[in-house]
Amino acid sequence: MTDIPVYQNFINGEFAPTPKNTIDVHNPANGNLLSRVPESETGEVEHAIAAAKAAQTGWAAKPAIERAGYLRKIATKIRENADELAKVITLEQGKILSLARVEVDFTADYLDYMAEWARRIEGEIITSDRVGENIFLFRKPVGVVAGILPWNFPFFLIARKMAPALITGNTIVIKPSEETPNNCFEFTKLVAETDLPPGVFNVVCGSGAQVGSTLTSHAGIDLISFTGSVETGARIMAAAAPNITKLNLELGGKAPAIVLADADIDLAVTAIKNSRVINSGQVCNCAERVYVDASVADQFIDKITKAMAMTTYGDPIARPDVDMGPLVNRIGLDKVAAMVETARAAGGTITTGGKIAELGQGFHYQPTVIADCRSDMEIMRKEVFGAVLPIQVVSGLDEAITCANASEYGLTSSIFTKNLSFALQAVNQLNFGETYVNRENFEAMQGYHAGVRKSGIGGADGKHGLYEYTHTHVAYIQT
Ligand code: TXE
Repeated sequence: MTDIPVYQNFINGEFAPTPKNTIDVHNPANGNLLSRVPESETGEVEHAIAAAKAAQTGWAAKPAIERAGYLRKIATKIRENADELAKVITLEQGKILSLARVEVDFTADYLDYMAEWARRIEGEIITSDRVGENIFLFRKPVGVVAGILPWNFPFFLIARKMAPALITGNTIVIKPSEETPNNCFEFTKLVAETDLPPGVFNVVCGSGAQVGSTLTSHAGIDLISFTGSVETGARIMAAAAPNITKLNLELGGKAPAIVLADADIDLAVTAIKNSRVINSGQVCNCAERVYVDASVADQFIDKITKAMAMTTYGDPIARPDVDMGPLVNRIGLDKVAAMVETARAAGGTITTGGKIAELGQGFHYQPTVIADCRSDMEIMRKEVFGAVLPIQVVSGLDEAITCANASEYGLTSSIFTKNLSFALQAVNQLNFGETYVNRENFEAMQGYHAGVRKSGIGGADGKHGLYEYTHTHVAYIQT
């Protein structure tokens, strides 16, 4: 029997002693035990925050171009180890290897992209009402960032939080999801091989209830950057409230895809299917409910049913050719199964799938299409983290937009039409942070990934995401 690795926290530039209490990490495709990771104690979390605090002033004092150099070194190391890292992600998270490889490459590119901002972070000089005065706006780091990660793109999310934090002069304490921590520790090993100053990047692992709540209620944290569920986001807001800690929250979505009468139906089918199947449907911004015009509904439903039915699934290591791996855990699988059952009972027609897959092992759910859905059904309102596509028939764009906007979420949305006026009307009237026109939902690192309503507060990526990690300091200089 091979030894099960036991990972250690990374605090103040050193790996901590072997943890006393651990959490087991399993492969969702077959249940095998992969590793043991720390269930950190409060003292360790406080130690990490203190280390980040102590390092922050010196780190912020370095020229940004020097800070960029460290991000570039880490990016290079990621590229040198890309295949191994992709395998670690697949084993613990369940996504197919080719997607894990995309995630690894994107992460390295993201670190390089954020490094490019070193020479572009700008303040402002504003005209004064007073003679001989200049008003300067400086962009300054907020201080110590807590980065709390989800499990769906766990490797990329390290960089999405760390890179803008570090380039703007903050230090960070990362808490990976207890479902998928191994890739974060492998990332950390690469960081440890660089000469990044101690305390700038720290990792403490553990459950949300213990480690997450210690981090989010701690007065030493200046910004909490969290990606995860609405429920946990609300708990984090409550924990942050006594310290009035700044928040950046990405809390998922229920992305509508609108298919109009003039749409290229084959394009819409391919894009929506790909969007729903990627990462086994566990993606915050991907198409989660369709509003299709009545005139093309039968054609669309027929084609998307066939496309979803042809989607293959299985253990992504044993069968590298599959389109989808398992869901991340039993809770996720049971949740998807229950939501489909509720939709069926409420009058939804399952045109393909609709069951837990009988593969003998792993948390697999069949790719599923549900026709005859209505706006009042749970499946059209609540996030479903699985390859399940509910479809509602509508009459024209106005009804589609009204239905799309009637949601507690507001992250992403998409529309398929050949008419630019319809596309622009949708962009103007959809109350969402992102809209994709005639393409699958997948954001660019130079864009801005952000939602309205319960999808969160603030955003990530690009210039606007970068500046979330700064505060603005104004100086009135009378000469
Ligand atoms: O999320 P949680 P879960 C959605 C998706 C999914 C559902 C539940 O619908 O089915 O959330 O997933 C940490 N204080 N998304 O339970 O609980 C936790 O340890 C501080 C959408 O896995 O939000 C982990 O590191 N932290 C999504 C992280 O929060 C706490 C991605 C996410 O876990 C905490 C993932 C606490 N009290 C799930 N409790 C997206 N936006 O893409 C937990 N955590």
